Amino acid sequence: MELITLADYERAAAETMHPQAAAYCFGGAGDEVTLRDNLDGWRRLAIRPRMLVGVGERDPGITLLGKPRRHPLLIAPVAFQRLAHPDGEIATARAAAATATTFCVPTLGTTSAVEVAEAVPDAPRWFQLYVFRDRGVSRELVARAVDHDYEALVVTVDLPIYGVRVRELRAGSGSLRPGRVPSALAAGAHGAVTRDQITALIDPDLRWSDIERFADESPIPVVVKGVLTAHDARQALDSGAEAVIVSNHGARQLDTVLSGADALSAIVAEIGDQADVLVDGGIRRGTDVVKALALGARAVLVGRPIVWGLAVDGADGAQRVLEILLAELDNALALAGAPRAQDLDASFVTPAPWR
Ligand code: FNR
Ligand code: LAC
Repeated sequence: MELITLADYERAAAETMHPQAAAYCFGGAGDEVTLRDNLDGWRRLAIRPRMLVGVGERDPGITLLGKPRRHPLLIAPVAFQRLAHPDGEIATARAAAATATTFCVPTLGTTSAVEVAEAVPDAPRWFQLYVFRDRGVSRELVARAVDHDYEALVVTVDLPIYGVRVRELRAGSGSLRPGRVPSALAAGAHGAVTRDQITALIDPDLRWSDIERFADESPIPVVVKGVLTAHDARQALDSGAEAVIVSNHGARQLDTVLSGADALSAIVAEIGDQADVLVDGGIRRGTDVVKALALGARAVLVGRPIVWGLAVDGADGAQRVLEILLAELDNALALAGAPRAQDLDASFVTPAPWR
């Protein structure tokens, strides 16, 4: 069957992935209440379209961190991408380069950020930082990313410790690693492949003052990933961040927290006129992107769908997933009567609680 939607890729990926890898990639925390909210949050918004505005020429372009971009999609940082395909992060970087999509390369990759940059130099890229207890290692990782033309530093702040991921626990063994993950794992992921090893690396005592220090020292913009309240978004800016990503980590951390869709408006109201606000979690359709931009997000990140694309067909699969989403976005912009993505505003959406 031809794969036409991201949901088609999800089903196809579920059939091909190792059950433990699928449990890790697909699952959320706790009872997965927030995992469902991440999808429903976008669905519970209705689009208020405008007619006869002339949509023959359309432009999904936006400006992010002061730079014009062809479209508002980014690839979210997703750890251990070789769980999905032997080419892992390199395949994702190829898909990023082919579609002008910025790839947030993860600290806990199965390929190091340096190798990704060397293998696919034309992939637009940001580096996602987990701050380790050993600050020396973290500084070294940042320095290497800066040396290899990473354009921003995405500091993830919502994983001081690992969430309770029930699917993963049921899948067994405490290890994220089915046999497919090659030994190169250590190159990118610092040898960490289990929950306990990840927990041992990451500093649970990270504070806003640490963000301030990274922002002071970093020659590239700092983006704080994982805030859900206006208070924390303000803290992020006060600590020197240039943008925030409204995110609940794909519902993998604290179950029953707000979805990105539900948290976004308050954060845009607080800092939207001073900094770029991005959002992720449950973006599966072009209409979801339109709604996020209408609520004031500058751009959106996509996590699991990239994994599905990788699992189904490596770089080509990840590229196709992005192309589907971009085609849907183009269609939604036309039919919503917002031919330029930049023109979307809150008047294009209304709550749809009846859904
Ligand atoms: C993630 N996410 C994540 N975030 C991060 O900052 N660093 C990381 O290493 C990871 N690792 C990771 C692995 C897997 C398998 C998933 C599914 C997610 C969270 C990710 O960046 C993003 O916030 C969510 O995935 C977005 O939600 P969707 O698009 O997956 O619904
Ligand atoms: C995860 C981590 C590693 O969500 O970010 O699995």
